[in-house]
Amino acid sequence: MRHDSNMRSGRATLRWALGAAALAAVFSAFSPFGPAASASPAIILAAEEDFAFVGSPFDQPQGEVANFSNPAAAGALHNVYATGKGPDGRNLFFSETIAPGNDVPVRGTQYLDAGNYPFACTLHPGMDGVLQVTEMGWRANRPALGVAVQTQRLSSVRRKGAIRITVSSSTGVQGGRVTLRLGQKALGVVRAITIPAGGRKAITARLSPQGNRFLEGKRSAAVSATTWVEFGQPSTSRKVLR
Ligand SMILES: [Cu+2]
Repeated sequence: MRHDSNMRSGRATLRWALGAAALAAVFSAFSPFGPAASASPAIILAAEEDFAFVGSPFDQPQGEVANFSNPAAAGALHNVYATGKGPDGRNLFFSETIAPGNDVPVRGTQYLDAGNYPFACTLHPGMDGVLQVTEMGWRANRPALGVAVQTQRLSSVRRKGAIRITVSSSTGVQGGRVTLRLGQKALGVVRAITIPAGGRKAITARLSPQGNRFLEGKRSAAVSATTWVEFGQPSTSRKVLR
């Protein structure tokens, strides 16, 4: 009797265990990240002996800034540069070039969607790896910089040698840039634009001497203002000045 009962409960336990194992297998099969997916930022490690990265692919959740570590015993300077280009026209992510015994952030990795991103050291051909961003987490919003041309009259531009613009940012921006153009010709550039999240700022954009010359004798001019911000998408607004 007792024996039977033990048998029964033993079988029930076994059934339960098999069920749980099957469930876990199904879950892990359908899970977009493997069971070993890391919940913390990737540490991209350079080798001590060779010109290589050790442990690629390196994985991390979305929204994290990966770290690059050049061990003290390594024999050379190294860096990490994404092979792919970002919306700002530069590498999707990159680190500083560092001597052995240093660690630095790999900037730009916090903006990546889930996926595989090849990278390389620009100093050593063949020294490459892959950053694997898993479905976990949420990626950071890419910096956004908007612009609008405020000046209406060409006579005002000629008098002041400048065009008034407003810039705004939902995300906050550091070191943004606005280029004013007439067709393909650059009229002037405003650099080092910094705005807090939700901020708006009026700027008097001085035209270059050449820019002033491009507008001479014009009765109307379609002026465009294009923003650039590191890791962000450029935006453009146009206005016809008369
Ligand atoms: Cu290298």
